[in-house]
Amino acid sequence: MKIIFATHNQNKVTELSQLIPKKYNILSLNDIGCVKEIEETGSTLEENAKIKADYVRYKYGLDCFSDDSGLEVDALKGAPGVFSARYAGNQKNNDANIKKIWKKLRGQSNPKATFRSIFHVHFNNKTFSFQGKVDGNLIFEKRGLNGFGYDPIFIPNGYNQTFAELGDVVKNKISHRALATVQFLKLLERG
Ligand code: ITT
Repeated sequence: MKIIFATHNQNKVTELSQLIPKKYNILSLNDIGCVKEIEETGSTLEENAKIKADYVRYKYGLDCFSDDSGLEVDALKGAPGVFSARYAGNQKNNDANIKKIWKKLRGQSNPKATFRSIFHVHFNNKTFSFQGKVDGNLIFEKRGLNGFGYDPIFIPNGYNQTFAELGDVVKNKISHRALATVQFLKLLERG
């Protein structure tokens, strides 16, 4: 069964493909020939997730799902949040985004942060929304080579290593995206 994932982020596609049984074939926007960058004009993860999934549903008439996700830093009142991908500018540069977080956190003592993911789903003429989140702490050096985005500076609660050090197997058990995927999968399985 083909499942359209309304994303251009190949890292997200890779994670989902590891989380969902092989009988589901995950296709990205590029795979369906949609090269357009869908403008994310919402002010919340929920709004942007809906914008991305609705675009595919109404332009292509296909069932699909989207993920809008971000890092919410306590000491920055939830920033970068919905702006996580473009925190340091439209070029979506992970290094620049991390440096900006460090700069903003200078002089702050609270390292707490949360990764949150919202899935918006069109399935059998109904819509669904699922949330996953994981709490942790930020560090002021980059550690590890796995994952993407803010993974090298995020240590999930209960662990001593960053997501980038822990790697796919652990991340896929506890991450915001993994927790949203569990709920999405239940929907797919009940049909
Ligand atoms: P699409 O909109 O095409 O799905 P995107 O990367 O722009 O791709 P978002 O708008 O949802 O996706 O932005 C999510 C950003 O939040 C992402 O680019 C990372 O900077 C950060 N992020 C989300 N999940 C993450 C994760 O699991 N690990 C590290 N950083 C993550």
